[in-house]
Amino acid sequence: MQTKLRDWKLKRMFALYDVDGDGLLDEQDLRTYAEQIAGRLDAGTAGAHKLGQALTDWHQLVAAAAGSAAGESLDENRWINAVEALGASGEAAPKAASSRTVTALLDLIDTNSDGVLSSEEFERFYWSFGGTSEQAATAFALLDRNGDGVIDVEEFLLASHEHMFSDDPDAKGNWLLGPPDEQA
Ligand SMILES: [Ca+2]
Ligand SMILES: [Ca+2]
Repeated sequence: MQTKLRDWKLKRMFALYDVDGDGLLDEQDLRTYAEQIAGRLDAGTAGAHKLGQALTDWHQLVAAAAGSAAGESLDENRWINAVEALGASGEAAPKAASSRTVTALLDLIDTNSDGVLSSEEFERFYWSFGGTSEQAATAFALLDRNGDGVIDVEEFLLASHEHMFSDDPDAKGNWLLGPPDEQA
């Protein structure tokens, strides 16, 4: 069952991924999303390709969970229900595909390639989707759970997991893609 907060966060993700804004998500949207975010972060095309590939692999599993042919486009409702179902299933394949997506995204944001995100790198990521520097600083402090001044892969994966699946209003991962308090 979707809670209001989780539903709202998944809608925010869908809107981000649905680059052409036609209300349907397909593999082309995800490849374009990867190229756009790589462009905004001044990342190379190899990183964009890796993220695009990871996202489309993941989308195939989501489409299958929605009972669609692999690669088929999904509207917001079907996409959210399928993402929820995959999360609840606890299966290894979607978990692995999702982790590949998150690590590919981290690699793009990690512009100095030291394997972790500095506050400056994270701030640029926030700017890429219209977040402010102030919001980025708040989010960074929350997502850097061990307070060592960087967001590492484990912290980023945990943030992503909470962002997609947690209905706890205090979950730190709610901040991954912007402040969670804009919800209706
Ligand atoms: Ca870095
Ligand atoms: Ca940390």
